[in-house]
Amino acid sequence: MKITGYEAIALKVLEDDPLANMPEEAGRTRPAVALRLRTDQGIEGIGVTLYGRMMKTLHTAVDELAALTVGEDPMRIEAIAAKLRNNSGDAGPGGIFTLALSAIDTALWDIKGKALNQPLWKLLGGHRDRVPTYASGSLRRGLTDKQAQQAAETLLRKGFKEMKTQMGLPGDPTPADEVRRVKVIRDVIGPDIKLMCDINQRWRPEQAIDIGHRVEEAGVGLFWLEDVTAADDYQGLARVTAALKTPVAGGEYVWGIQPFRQMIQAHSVDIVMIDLARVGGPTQWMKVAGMAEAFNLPVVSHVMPETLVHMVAACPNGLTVEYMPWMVALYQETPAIENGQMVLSQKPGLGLTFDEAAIKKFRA
Ligand code: SMN
Ligand code: MG
Repeated sequence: MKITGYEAIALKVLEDDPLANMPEEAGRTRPAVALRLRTDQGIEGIGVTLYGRMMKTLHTAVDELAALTVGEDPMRIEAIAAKLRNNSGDAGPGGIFTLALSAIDTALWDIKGKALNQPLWKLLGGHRDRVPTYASGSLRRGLTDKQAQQAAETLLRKGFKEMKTQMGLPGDPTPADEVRRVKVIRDVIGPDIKLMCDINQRWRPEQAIDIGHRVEEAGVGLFWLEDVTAADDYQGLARVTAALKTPVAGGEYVWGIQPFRQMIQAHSVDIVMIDLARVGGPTQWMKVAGMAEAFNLPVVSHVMPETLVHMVAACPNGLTVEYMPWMVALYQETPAIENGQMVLSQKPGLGLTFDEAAIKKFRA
């Protein structure tokens, strides 16, 4: 089989909050690039990449790299990745190169799955056919306590058993303000729902240790604290991880596979979070998952649940899928959630089909 053509489409996807219906700003959009890779056997693979603030640049990068795949055998994913790396020279390995590589790698796995008539999660290991998932993106730091409580109640009504909120509140919050936010959410969801909390790198290590201890003393019971300080401060993170009983999660902000070695070796995190676009696609995602497994660490996904559910289900150390439904509007159908778990599809490849009307509507 050979790749014969491609189409890279710049998108601005409407930013809403389908989970709790608390959008921050009506009409705001998120940039993304969708890719189709075509083959001489009529199989088409699709991939989507994110973080396109430099939208024209990302679109061009996907386009340029996709052009290099034409004529190649799509089943030889590592050979194609090597060709793309060689041809991009010093424009990689991080940044736009990795984001663009991710779309191509995803589309190649979609082709492989379709050619072999197997869903991606089975090709990658097939450990489980359903995986826990948590609601993300609704309990944001910009909401008032009351709004956050209402949103949490909506998520409960929708059957979620796990959900993520945020600290590092806007303005000049005291440690007591930060603790209050997670406490008021815990009060409405009860003791048995898993509650995660993302700081998005907004604290210094000492602040993270102080507030983390206060949250522990208040009995909030967080399932994890995420990105408590600068993502590449491996030693600072390690101090926080050693000081707190609460597990510390991190990894979504680093590029490629190599930084994960540093993070894991430095004991920076208890839970390894792997972003599909920044790591460079499913091939690289699974390598990090294997690295984490060897260190007895669980892995979790970051955004794009419709794609990452395959990877989390495939590996034995997959803990939970972040259900952040930013891009689900691009597809005709995405995996169902039953009893707080995402159900894996039996369709080949990603099991996803673009909704042509949505692609047209969101074209940038
Ligand atoms: C997050 C960061 C950037 C984009 C989307 C989501 C957040 C998360 O850190 O973990 O959900
Ligand atoms: Mg995060």
